[in-house]
Amino acid sequence: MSPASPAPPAGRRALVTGITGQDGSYLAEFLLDRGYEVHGVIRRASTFNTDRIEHLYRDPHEPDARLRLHYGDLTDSSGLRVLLERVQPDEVYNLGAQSHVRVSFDQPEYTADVVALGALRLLEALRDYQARTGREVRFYQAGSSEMFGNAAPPQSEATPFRPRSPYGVAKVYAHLQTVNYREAYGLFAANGILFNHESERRHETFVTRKITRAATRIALGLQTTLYLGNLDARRDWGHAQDYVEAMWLILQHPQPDDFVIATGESRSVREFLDAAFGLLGLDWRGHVVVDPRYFRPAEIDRLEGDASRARAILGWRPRVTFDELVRRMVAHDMELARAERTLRDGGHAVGRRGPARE
Ligand code: NAP
Ligand code: G4F
Repeated sequence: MSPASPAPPAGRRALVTGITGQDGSYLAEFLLDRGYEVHGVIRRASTFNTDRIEHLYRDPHEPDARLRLHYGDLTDSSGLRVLLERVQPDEVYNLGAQSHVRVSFDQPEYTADVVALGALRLLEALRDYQARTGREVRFYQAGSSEMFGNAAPPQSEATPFRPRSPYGVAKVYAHLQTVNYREAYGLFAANGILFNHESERRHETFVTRKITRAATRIALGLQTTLYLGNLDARRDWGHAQDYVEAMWLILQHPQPDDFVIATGESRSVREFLDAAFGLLGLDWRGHVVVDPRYFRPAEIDRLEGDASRARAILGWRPRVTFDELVRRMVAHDMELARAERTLRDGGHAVGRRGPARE
């Protein structure tokens, strides 16, 4: 915990949308560790989508089970209202999203429905719930550095939003509605503006994990080529575990406010390739092929956050360095590649989900 972290509140209840995602899984761990009862919203799917939280799940019949899962969807207002009534949370973390920037160009309307209107639906449900019950519910909106677009770095809370993707535009809408509900109705509604954060649990279609999965498979002879898009883009990459702590700190602050969360260091995709392949003694130049299908209709050249306000007010700072992030992801994916190699050498058919996309 950061030096300035407040004492963990006992017996509080949190409702988390997007609990099956990268951040949702780390946030659930973090809150359970601090004594919270955690209620997660999951989507009904024909395949299992709870892999990332399987290790946290206990049979709800066990008296000390503190993680509960509920079916719900950010496109379904009535379901969200029922969930608030049922759970009666102290804190709501809205992490649910169609979170892939490239995909948002293919599905702009769906992305806006989930990301922009999803946040609005939740805020409206909260406004109504709070007005009827008189209970204060603290609301966290998962904002993104994607909202800054090509605004000049370093980007801080004072930087204007200039989004360059349907996802970024939808996140700006959710951000502004969160501010609006705070000002118009006095809700404790706060925005985190988080820069890219990655981990061993990152989906394989984001560039960092796409690279660490491919590099380790290449090292073990399971793959030869990695197809990527723009190698010059620069991102401010941190570790997701550090960033979920910031979400919690934002809701423990006495006043609702908006905070940029970032490492302050920007690296290019090339630099990530250098680091990941370098750990394996490989030169990526012999394996990476640029495929324009991964280019975006509009790109953000450089994201580099200034989180000095979060540092001064919340006492938050990232612990995991860029090198440590890459090392952890490569070490994790090397284990997966080794397991795959062993199965193949034993003559077993190995089901991968097909080549990494996007
Ligand atoms: P993620 O791994 O893609 O997880 C997204 C979560 O949202 C999943 O649990 C997903 O459920 C859920 N979801 C998708 N559509 C939904 C819907 N219609 N209704 C309810 N839930 C839905 O994303 P993440 O990296 O953990 O990011 C968490 C949040 O932070 C997102 O809002 C993202 O946009 C934002 N953010 C992320 C970063 C980053 O670098 N990771 C940076 C800034 C902001 P399924 O598992 O069923 O698909
Ligand atoms: O890993 P990415 O797809 O992440 P992106 O677009 O920055 O979005 C992530 O971070 C945002 C915060 O700023 C979040 F809000 C969002 O939800 C998501 O978590 O791409 C990073 C960079 C881009 O410039 C992209 O063009 O990598 C470049 N890139 C190059 N080749 C690629 C690829 N990205 C992907 N996904 N796949 C490629 O093959």
